[in-house]
Amino acid sequence: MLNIIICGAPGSGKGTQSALIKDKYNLLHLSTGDLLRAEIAAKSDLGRVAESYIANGQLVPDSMIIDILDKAISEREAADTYNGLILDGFPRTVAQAEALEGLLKKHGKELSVLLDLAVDEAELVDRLIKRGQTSGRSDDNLETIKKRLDVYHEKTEPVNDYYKKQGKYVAIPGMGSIDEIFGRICEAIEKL
Ligand code: B4P
Repeated sequence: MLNIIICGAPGSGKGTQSALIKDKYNLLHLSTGDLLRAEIAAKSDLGRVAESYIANGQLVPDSMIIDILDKAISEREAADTYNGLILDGFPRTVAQAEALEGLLKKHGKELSVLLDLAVDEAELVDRLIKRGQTSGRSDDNLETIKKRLDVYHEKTEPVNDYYKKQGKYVAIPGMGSIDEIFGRICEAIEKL
């Protein structure tokens, strides 16, 4: 089984690369951002709460995210023909990383690797501003992007150290074309 975390700053290409990885390796792709946006679109109670955090560039509370992910793994693994999992945008805090250990154990899985997409800050802002022109996302505007980057440095970067200590951290240069970056990711996966 191949159980991967894909991580990186907002706009680093987590969603873009996850779509390619899941097809090549037949993995179940779980994006906490997509799960939250589905709740918002469904106008659920949870979606209403999540919306206020996301539009402000803040992280949704850990307990809420952990419940959503647990539910999503349980629902989807019933029809399990996958070779593993790709977690996109989770964990985003050390508390989520700690909770993930229990969650994976509960579902009989073990983490293979964390892939960290490293992209220059100016490029991140540029990509997200461009996406904002068509995405309609409440968080793809300059003011909120800056807040999201601050939250990333403060709360999400420490997650990398958590996995470095376990010897499961691999940095992937995330500048260049989508195909070039995907090539680097495949190389890293095949070395595992
Ligand atoms: P996410 O949906 O995870 O959003 P993201 O970090 O902005 O996007 P990503 O890195 O996936 O970028 P993409 O591939 O699309 O989270 C949204 C919000 O939900 C968070 O801010 C938070 O509030 C909340 N949330 C999610 N998970 C949470 C958690 N675990 N805990 C608490 N809160 C949570 O790429 C961006 C753009 O760049 C795209 O337009 C793409 O086309 C372009 N692009 C990609 N690769 C490129 C390349 N190589 N060259 C040029 N452009 C490229």
